[in-house]
Amino acid sequence: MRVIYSEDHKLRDARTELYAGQLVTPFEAPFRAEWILAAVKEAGFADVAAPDAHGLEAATVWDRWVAAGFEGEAIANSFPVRRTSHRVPDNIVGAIGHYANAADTSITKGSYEAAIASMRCAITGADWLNAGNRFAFALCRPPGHHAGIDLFGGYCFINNAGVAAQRLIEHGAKKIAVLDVDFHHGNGTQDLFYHRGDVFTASLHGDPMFAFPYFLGHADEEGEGQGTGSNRNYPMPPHTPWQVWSSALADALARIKAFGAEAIVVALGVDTFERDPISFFQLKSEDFIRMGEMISAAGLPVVTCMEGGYGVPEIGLNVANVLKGLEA
Ligand code: 5XA
Ligand code: ZN
Repeated sequence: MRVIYSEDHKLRDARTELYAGQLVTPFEAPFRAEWILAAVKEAGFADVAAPDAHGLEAATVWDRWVAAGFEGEAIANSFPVRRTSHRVPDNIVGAIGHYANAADTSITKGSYEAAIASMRCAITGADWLNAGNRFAFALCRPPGHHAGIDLFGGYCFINNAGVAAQRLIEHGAKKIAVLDVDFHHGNGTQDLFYHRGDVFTASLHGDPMFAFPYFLGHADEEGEGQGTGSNRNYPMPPHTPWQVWSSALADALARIKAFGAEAIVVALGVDTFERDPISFFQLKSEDFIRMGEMISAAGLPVVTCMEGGYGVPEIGLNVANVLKGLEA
């Protein structure tokens, strides 16, 4: 298992998240990646490498925000909704709102650079598979699965798992699966591939009637056009335990095999853990070993991209347990 990690994740260190009507210290913070890195090393995953350099264009959002004279972090507060225009406003507040799918994610100095570093981890992980290896763990931070074609939010800016899938396709794979086991629906990933027949997307998540991202993730969203049948959602209710959750995983893996995927990109959130502060499933630490084992039993190369999981010391152990299960 190669672990890919970049110190540059620390450049994403926001002070504010709009949560429960207040500006709070963000749940998605640098300590997460540090705890996870320490735990995977402790578990014996010692092959840690930095990502290769890929793509960094000029980013202007933060500069425009500062130039507008604003002192706080850049938070969207106005959005195109039903019966509104699709023009991108010149004003930076309007422009941010145009590209936001949630107001929980402030843009700060360094966010873009950190997002690029995170994406680089995913690309390098995919390339580890392209080189003929079976497992890579891209310790992506910030996460990515809520980032759509032209949307950020849910702590995500660039869809790392989606980029990894595309990288595998561009290297010659005909069919790839993205398996999203984060507590939250991978709405961004679904958006990226919804009309494509070469990438199967499956997401196991809290029912969007009760959980973020609220507006996608229902079971009847199955893909469109060439993508018809290549998206599968498994919304599950509050307090879902491993026994139920793992049946959904088994079904998703069977469909991935039937689809003919040549590799799996796992969007790994450990916010399915019973004590995650913003989620409502009931997985226990040992369940994450079984999760890894089940995914491994599909017999395919796997690049795992880090998504969510917050605030409790077990996040590192839970990630390490998935990696152990994969390699078992
Ligand atoms: O997987 N996505 C997350 O963990 C972020 C949820 C953001 C809720 N405001
Ligand atoms: Zn999540």
